[in-house]
Amino acid sequence: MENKILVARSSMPSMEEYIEEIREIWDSHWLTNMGPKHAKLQQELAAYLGVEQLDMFTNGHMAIELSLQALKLPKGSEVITTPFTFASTTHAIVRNGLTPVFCDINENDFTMDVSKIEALVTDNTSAIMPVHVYGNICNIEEVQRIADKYGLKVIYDAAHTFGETYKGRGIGVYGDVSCFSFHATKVFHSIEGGAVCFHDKDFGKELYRLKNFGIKNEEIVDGVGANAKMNEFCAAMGICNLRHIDEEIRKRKAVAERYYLYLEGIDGIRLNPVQKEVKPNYAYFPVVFDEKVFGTSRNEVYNKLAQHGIGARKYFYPLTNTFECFHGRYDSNVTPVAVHISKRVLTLPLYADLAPEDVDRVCKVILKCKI
Ligand code: T4K
Repeated sequence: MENKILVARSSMPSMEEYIEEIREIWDSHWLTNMGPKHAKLQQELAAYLGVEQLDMFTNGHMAIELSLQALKLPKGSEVITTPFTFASTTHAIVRNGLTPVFCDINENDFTMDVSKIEALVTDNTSAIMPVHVYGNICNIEEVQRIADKYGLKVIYDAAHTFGETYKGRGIGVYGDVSCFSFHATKVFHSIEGGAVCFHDKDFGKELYRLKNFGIKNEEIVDGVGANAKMNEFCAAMGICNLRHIDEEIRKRKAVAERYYLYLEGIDGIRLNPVQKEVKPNYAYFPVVFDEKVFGTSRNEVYNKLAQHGIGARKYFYPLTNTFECFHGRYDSNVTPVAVHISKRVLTLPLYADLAPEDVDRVCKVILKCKI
């Protein structure tokens, strides 16, 4: 049996580098609650991402969930969002007692179709929460224009966009709030982790309080917060990985380019677009299969790859507005393009150390599926 190839594989610093980084933690016995590693990573991340304000969290999900809470949107108000995303985006809205209103995506880059947002705005709308899905950047200008027109907050799920820039500026500067994931499977990771970039200092104070139980000081707890603090071992992993981030992205680019060599121009296969004015991070490699032209469906390609020990994934199928946990509360008929794409898309293995021979192996299985 050939070696297994999974959709992602965490990049690791050398063990020596990590041990060196955690030595001080051992000596100090300071393991969590915003210690020195936390402070160091926070400062380095703000510089790398080109943002002024940034706070860190246990994971990307809590970054989003607590950001929504810190924005103090009216309970029950509507947040216009996309169903073509990971569970986290929608769950964060619902867990805040807010109502997701699903906007369709555009067929080209899978981000929110901005031409459909305004029709969804009501008196009860409080925010727009788009996702820069796969690292594809939303139409930021149009989202902001609509938000300004109707007085809405903009919170970007930027989980997939670490290190990307748009028009030369770090992606975290756009909107009121941008939330990153530093999960083990991401371009940059701190084992588990996440960050929120923002502009408003008062929002930042509220967010900080919420990630630490709502504690103001030793005797005053004036917010119903959670525990979402990044610990020192995760921060140390982040510090190590940040030293290698440019190489990480360069290696990912080489993998993506090899996929392009095989798959570009094949009838019935559509690859992720190259976006203007965006510095990409090669977070994912989505491929859309048109069964009528390619001859084989996405599900059949998925099964064939699995038979060869290749774990491609159907990110993002099913759509979040069809999840069982919502008991039929939402109607995916209102997002037909998202339905269409989610039934046809497959994300192929992509990580820094994916060997060229392994890319070849993945592509040969896919090309053999073409009828
Ligand atoms: N918003 C969006 C748009 C997101 O995509 C996500 C997360 C979030 C918000 C929330 O951020 P976090 O709270 O997670 O920080 C994975 C990731 O766990 C998740 O972070 C990610 N999106 C999602 C798209 O993918 P699963 O359930 O598919 O992961 P899993 O365990 O199947 O792992 C996928 C592959 O990664 C494995 O086949 C092998 C590799 N892997 C996995 C782990 C856990 C490693 O190499 N090392 C590891 O430690 O969700």
